[in-house]
Amino acid sequence: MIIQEINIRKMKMKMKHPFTTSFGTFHEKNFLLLEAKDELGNSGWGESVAFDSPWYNEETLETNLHIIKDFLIPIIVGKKIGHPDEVSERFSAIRKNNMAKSTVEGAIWDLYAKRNEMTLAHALGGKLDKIEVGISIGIHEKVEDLVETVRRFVEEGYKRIKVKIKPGYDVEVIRELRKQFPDVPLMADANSAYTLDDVELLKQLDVFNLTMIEQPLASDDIIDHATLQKQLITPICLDESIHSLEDTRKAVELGSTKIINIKIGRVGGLTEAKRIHDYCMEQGIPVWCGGMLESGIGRAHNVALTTLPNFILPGDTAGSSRYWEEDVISPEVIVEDGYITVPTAYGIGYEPNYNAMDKFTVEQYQFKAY
Ligand code: OSB
Ligand code: MG
Repeated sequence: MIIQEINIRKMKMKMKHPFTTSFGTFHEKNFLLLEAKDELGNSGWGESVAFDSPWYNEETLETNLHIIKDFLIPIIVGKKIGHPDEVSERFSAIRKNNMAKSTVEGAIWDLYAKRNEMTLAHALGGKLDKIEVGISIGIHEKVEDLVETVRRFVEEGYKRIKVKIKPGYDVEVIRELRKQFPDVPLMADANSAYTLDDVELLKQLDVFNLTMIEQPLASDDIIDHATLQKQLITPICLDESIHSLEDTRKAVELGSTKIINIKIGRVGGLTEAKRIHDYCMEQGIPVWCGGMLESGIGRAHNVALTTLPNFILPGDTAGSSRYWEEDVISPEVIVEDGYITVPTAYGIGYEPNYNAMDKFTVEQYQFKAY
């Protein structure tokens, strides 16, 4: 296929509820959507999961826009692509900027699946027709409010609860949740808020039977995590530290992690996500799909990826209504009794809702082959 046209929309969507992590609070989501069209008029969609501010990693919406416009689009517009796996290979001359790369690569995966009349899940090799999902819950000022939020989502059927922790909001919060919900699969995500000086504190979490603790130490570390894992019963799961299959291999070989959170954007796209999945499966390391507060487009990509067989643990792909009054896809992503039914329409399987998209679009850019 030939990539004939690329359209980018800069989006602004207000979140239904603010979401707080150890590094900051999100009230709204500013992000990019990218549409790739082929010479037959087929269209595929991707989403940049980079945030406004470089808090989670070094990328932002604006750095993504710059890298996509000035470096990635020139590599693919007007060019012939046989299979989406070729895209990340062509982008490999550009270092990092994984979320920017993933935006373009994701749109081309969707386009490829549609052109070949198959679902994205099928194009990736996924077989499940429904996926089990959990939910990630931000820091609440009052623990009573957190308990009520958790209760609501447990009652909605989410298969595991993840809560954010930070220094001063950790052991006692988890103790209270465990008391209230003795049997719910529970985990904690620190978003890099601790250091090895906190080993004794982190060891106190071992009595609560957490499924895992996610990224307790520095966002670029795999050495200290190995030191920490030796002293913890609770399995460590790396998020921020993993950008590639190579990072995964090194972390697994060092014993820094027993579980991997795969985020498509963080690892540079679906091709690399699949490679990490395959390697972890060989190594007996379970994986799950992380989230970046995506709109429906990015969410649909997460749903498709999660159909691969080593996504053994429920991920963070909650339903659209958990984040947005109105999502940009139709139908929206719906969670019933903790499951999302994988759509059967071709590509990502959800249609763009242009009415909603137009409402939330603040700028548009077009690039055509000629
Ligand atoms: O660390 O997984 C994370 C949200 C923003 C930034 C980082 C993270 C998160 C989440 C929410 O945990 C996942 C989601 O619901 O999309
Ligand atoms: Mg995380």
